[in-house]
Amino acid sequence: MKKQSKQSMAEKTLSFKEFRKEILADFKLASISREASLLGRKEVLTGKAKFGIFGDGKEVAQLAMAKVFQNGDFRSGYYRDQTFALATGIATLEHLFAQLYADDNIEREPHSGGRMMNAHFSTRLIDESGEWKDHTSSKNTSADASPTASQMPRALGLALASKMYRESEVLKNENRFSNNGNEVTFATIGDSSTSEGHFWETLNAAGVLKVPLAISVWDDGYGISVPQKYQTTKENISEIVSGFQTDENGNGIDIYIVNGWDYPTLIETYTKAIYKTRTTHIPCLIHVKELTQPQGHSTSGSHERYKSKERLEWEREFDCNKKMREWIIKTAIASSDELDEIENESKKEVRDAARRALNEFNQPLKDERNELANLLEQVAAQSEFAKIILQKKDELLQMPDAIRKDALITAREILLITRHESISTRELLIDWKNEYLKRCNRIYTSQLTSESKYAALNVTEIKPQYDENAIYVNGFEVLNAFFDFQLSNNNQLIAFGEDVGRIGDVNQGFAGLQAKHGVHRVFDTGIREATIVGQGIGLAMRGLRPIAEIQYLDYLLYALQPLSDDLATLLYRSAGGQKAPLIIRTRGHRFEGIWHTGSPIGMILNSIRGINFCVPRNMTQAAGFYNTLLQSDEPALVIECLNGYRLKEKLPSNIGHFTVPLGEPEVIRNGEDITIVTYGSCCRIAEEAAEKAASVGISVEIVDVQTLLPFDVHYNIVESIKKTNRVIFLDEDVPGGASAYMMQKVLEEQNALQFLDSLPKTITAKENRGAYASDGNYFCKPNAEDVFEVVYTIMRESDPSSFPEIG
Ligand SMILES: Cc1ncc(C[n+]2csc(CCOP(=O)(O)OP(=O)(O)O)c2C)c(N)n1
Repeated sequence: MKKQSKQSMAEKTLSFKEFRKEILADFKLASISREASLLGRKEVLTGKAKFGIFGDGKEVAQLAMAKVFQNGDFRSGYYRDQTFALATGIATLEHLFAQLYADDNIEREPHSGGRMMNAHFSTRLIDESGEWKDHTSSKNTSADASPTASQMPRALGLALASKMYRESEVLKNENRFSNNGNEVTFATIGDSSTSEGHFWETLNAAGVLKVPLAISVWDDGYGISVPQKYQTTKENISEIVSGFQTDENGNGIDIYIVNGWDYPTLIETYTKAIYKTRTTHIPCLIHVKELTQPQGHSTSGSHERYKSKERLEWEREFDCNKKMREWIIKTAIASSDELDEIENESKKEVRDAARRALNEFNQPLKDERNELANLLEQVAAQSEFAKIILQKKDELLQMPDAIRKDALITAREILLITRHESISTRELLIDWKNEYLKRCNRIYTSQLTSESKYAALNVTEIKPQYDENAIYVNGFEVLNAFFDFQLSNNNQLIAFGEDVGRIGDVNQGFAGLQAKHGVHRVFDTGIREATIVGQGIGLAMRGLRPIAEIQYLDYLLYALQPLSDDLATLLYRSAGGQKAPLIIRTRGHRFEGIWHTGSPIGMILNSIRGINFCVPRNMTQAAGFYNTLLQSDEPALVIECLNGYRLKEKLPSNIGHFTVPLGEPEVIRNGEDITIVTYGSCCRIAEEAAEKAASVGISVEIVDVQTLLPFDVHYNIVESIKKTNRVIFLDEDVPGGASAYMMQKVLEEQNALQFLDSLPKTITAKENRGAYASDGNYFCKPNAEDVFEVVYTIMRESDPSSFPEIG
């Protein structure tokens, strides 16, 4: 274990010279950060950037936090932390401005490659090939996101990873990710965002789990314009969380209160708090009060509109940089003139950094425009519209802040104007436009899913094998055998969720596996879906392979925010710098009643682009997907069929090895007359309907799409339609849900419309939620008789004499 320092700076035996040097360096950083905020706002107001949010008024507290942030530690914070980022080296001044201008260059803007608004920080946890870097030798921050408090569920998982690395026997040798669990995760949150449920859920879970999480609440009294009075009971977050205060048995959370302008006390508080959290893994909350917002919330408004004169006056008086300055002068560490000089230097450094960042951002755009201008001159030389082409070219070159879209718009305009001309240079312009579009698409849309060699689509298919005398077992026993194999062979695998530990989940997939593999491998959680997912995200970002279980699909809604905003965007928003190969396991589709029968697939599909979405029809397919996913570096949501755990399946002999490829539908019944495209529990409904159809001479082909994201990557479904010329899209989502998605994919993307002899149909559940019990199911979800009748009606339309009306 690394030696920890419990001493505050004031207590350290520094010579006065060293002491003064350190304090003046801190003062300089505070000044630099302030200047960056002031200039940043100006850049937006003068049109050089679109939007700005800054850390002014929070500088001094963040210097204190940075002092105790060590290599290996993680931050999970929000947009106010620029001083901390500068002080830890997580960001440079040039990074701040490059991000403000939306520079897509990863070297210049490594936090998000121009994808995220300014002050959204992220360190590169994986290299260009997608391999993990060594996290113990760097200062790390998980990628920020704008939804306030969304950093909290993830923070829980990042902190839990330290606990796992410290306590789990099988992880003792894992040293790329942890130094024996000595890392602290630093969460930061604004005082108003503590109103969010995520804050409370995380706080409680951190106390239960006893994880090294240090939460700093930056309290400036407002959430944009809404004062504390409307945000926080008693207008005091530390007072109302006091019930969490650690007791004599070490249960709870240590709570500290400190003023954000009090430099020496801030340093003392952070030193003490973080030392304890690091060594004991008892979480802490540091309520940093009396902070200010010298420029207001963001560039979108002005705080004079909602703060009283007295408040504004108080904010000027208690500005943390001003207070720090006063303290330095009062304690005779430096004179007012010396501090003036530091402030002047800071101004210049910031200005120079911003100019460099702006020039570097602009240069490639200029080069691209010049390239186009040259080409336009060539087109003009051959075109009868030379005058207008040259005029458009000049307008483009003279635009003061032209960006990529301006170049593309110009190229498109010229192509339109010259559409009737057959000149060779026009072909060059078409090539340029297409290449440019491709390049811009790469810049702005790449890395939604893994592009590394571990991408799920690269996993080779291995078919399940069966011994001659293979036994039939319950579906859940297939999963149980699979999870047992993986826990025995993959030390990184951890499974958790409600009822997953002691009883091995409500359907026994993990039955007996906690007893066999230990409480650090398979464990229970509280009823807290958002932080179950957040826990999984944080663990997966630190090299573990969590399977986080959401007990029923119906409760995924509680976790949809972290799935959608955090997990689904992680690789993309960090421009390939971070990944979280988390597997979410849940169970759904038809069963019993409104909240145990859900299949809101369209809603999920449209909110988790970036996450693989598997909908296996049985537990063997589910196990195959888990095998595929565990070999990949991508996240996934897997929905098992709630009514399939007690159906008999043959147990494969290669349970831990066989894989089911993603994006490859399977034809589970061959037919000639009509294709039913479906998935999950509806596969069995389709089979029943197909049997009925066969009895009247209709041959139905059933295609199980197997994964909705990705969807049929080789366009196999259209091949079935070419044969049958008729198609039904069947599922138990609402009308217009995932059935509409499948229809768009097949008819539009696969261009299947041209092969249809009958109108395409969707069969879905009703608009309402499924009612309780078997009749509820029958009348709310598609049933085999309904499906048969639709099949029959379609066939009758083309051949009424063979298929008389049934009535
Ligand atoms: C979930 C969510 N709701 C609303 C917003 C819009 N919003 C952005 S910042 C903000 C105020 C946050 O105040 P606070 O947490 O006190 O942090 P501060 O900005 O004061 O540092 C709001 C409402 C958001 N980004 N996310």
